[in-house]
Amino acid sequence: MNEKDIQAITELLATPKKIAIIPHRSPDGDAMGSTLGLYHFLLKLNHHPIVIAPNNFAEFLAWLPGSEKVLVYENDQENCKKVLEDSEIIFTLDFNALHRTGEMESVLNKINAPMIMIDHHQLPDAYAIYTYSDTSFGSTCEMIYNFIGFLNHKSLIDKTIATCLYTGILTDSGGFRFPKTTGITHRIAAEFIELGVENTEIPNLLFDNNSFGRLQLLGRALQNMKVDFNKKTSYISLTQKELDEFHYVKGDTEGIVNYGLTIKGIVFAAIFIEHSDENSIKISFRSQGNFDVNQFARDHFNGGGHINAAGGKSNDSLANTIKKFEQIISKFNF
Ligand SMILES: [Mn+2]
Repeated sequence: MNEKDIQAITELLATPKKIAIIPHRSPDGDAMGSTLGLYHFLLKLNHHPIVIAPNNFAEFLAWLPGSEKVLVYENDQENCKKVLEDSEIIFTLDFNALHRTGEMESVLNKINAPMIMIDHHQLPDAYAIYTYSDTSFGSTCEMIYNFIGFLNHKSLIDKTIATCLYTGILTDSGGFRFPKTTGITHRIAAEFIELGVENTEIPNLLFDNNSFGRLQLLGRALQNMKVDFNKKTSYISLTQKELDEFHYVKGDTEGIVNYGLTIKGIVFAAIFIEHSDENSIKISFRSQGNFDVNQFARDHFNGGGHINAAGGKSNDSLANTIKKFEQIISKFNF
């Protein structure tokens, strides 16, 4: 972020303001961690922040400090609309195109309040007055730590703020494993642990709270997995019927796509999940190395994301969507 923008934001935040903080739709650990981390930070500066999520966040994030105060646009549209219209500043975190907020997009398009984007995805749209966008970071939470530093307020980071930010760093780095994890990432994590962040408890809260249904759904997903070793590709499908059979709740399919990449020799993994209520197929892509799934998702499946992790969607049937995918990969030349 350049000096001029930092100066302007410092002035903007010099007096208490009504501030809305928005994560992307279906917020993950980084989206919730960054919005709540910034929320607790702005509270300490005597602002009046409110986090507004486009839709519900997953149950495994409901322990995050402040999550009980989060407004959910889908459940409370009139009130959220009013809060947005009253806001004097809007932070949009962990996404860089307003359509990532789903139905909230139409409201945000009409808002006059200055927007500040902090995000690590590729190709940001130009909707924000101040944009801190950098794809070299593994998480938005790590960028929020920097942002607080730009404002010269690192000393305000306490256990609560650190807990939120640690969560996003942990989830978006796959437990400090993904390529953008640096020495600096570890040093920030170390600082957070010294502030009291419960680094052994947080992974338990995030990852070790499976329901029996979720494990069974995972079992079915793994059995449904197809592997094309020639194309170094694996893919999984789940039908709405299968989700129902195992009493699917939001968040249950989180991370399943990653199993495809754990097979020796596989560099590209996908999962296709049928959601009949939304009349769409939700797709996630993961890759290892140089294969750019952000580009792949943009080119073929109405989506985007990062080089090694991206999402997409299809409004065709599950069978046709997979057929299309198979046709595309048949032309691969790894
Ligand atoms: Mn992220």
